Amino acid sequence: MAILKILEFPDPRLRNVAKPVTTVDETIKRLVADMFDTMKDAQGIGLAASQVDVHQRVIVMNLGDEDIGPRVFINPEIEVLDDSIDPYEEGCLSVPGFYEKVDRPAHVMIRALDAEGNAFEEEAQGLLAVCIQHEIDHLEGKLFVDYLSPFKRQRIRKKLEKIHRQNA
Ligand code: GNR
Ligand code: NI
Repeated sequence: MAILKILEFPDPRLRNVAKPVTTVDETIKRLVADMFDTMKDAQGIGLAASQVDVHQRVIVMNLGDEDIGPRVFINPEIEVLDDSIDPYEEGCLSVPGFYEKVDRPAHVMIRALDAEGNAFEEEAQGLLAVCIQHEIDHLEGKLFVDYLSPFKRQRIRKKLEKIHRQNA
C-alpha cells in the first residue's frame, strides 16, 4: 500500500491520453489499492490513474454514499442516454482549492470492467454520472478547467503556478 503523488494543473503529464488495460493482473490490482489509499488520504471522491502519472484507463471512486461504496472502473465507456444537462460545482484533486460549475449530461450508461476484470454496465445519474464523466475526462487528458472561460482558466493556472513556486 502506498500514497502516490497527485499531479497538479498545469503539469503537462495530465494531458497524456491513457491506454486501455489489456489484463487485470496483480500490477493493476496493486495500482487500484494504491489509488484507493491516495484518494482517501487526499479526501477525494474519485481518482483517475492519470492523476498519479500512470497512463492506463483505471478509475477508483468512493462517493461516501452507503448505497454505492468503493468502486473500480477499468476501460470505462459512457453512452449519453438523453438530452438532460446537470450543472454541478466541480472540484479536482489536480486543481486544488478551486470549484466551478460545469454542465454535463445528467443521465449516462457506464460500461466497464470491475476490479476482477469482469464486464458490467450500470445506469448513472446524480453525483455518479458527474464523477464518472470527470474521471473519464482525466483519462483523455482533459480537466474541468477546460470547460471554463480562458480568463478563468488562466487565473487558476497563475495562482497554482505561484503556489508551486513557493513550495519549490
Ligand atoms: O474529490 C472530488 N470531488 C469532486 C466534486 C465534484 C465533481 C467531481 C469531483 S472528482 C474530485 C476528485 C478528482 O479530482 N477526481 O479526478
Ligand atoms: Ni479530477
